[in-house]
Amino acid sequence: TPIEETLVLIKPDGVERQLTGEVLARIERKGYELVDLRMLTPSRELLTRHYLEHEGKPFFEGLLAFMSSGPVVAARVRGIRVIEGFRSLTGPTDPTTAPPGTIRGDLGRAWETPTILNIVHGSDSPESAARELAIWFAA
Ligand code: DAT
Ligand code: MG
Repeated sequence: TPIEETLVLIKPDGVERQLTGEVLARIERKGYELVDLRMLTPSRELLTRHYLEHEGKPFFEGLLAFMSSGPVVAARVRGIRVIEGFRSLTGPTDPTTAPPGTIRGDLGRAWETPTILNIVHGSDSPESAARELAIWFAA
């Protein structure tokens, strides 16, 4: 059975709203293991590498401005099928339509800004997880 690692980010809205403990508790209750944690306000340079696939999209500038607006908690999380499993805990991108029971469905809310503020990020594939963990947890 493959044990995977994924990158979880608690975004500036999650930290600001004091939801760090709530998100980490959900990860731990699911049985996933926290193996590394850090808190930082990410630079635009780091975020440009992290959000490579979204460069050029209409929401890219707003996304970078939001993500660099304050501290973020980055977690290296380990578990069986954790990449898919954490995405399932998170729910879909839009907090308005994310189902109850998910982090975004339970805790996310609609905002007036065009930038979607949805509390957390989770890697979407093994390739993304390896790439993103190297960016956020570079030695
Ligand atoms: P996810 O975070 O669910 O993997 P994504 O990778 O497609 O979603 O997009 C990354 C982030 O960018 C997302 O969490 C919020 C923002 N975003 C995505 N699509 C957007 C849109 N159409 N308008 C505004 N922000 C958007
Ligand atoms: Mg994504």
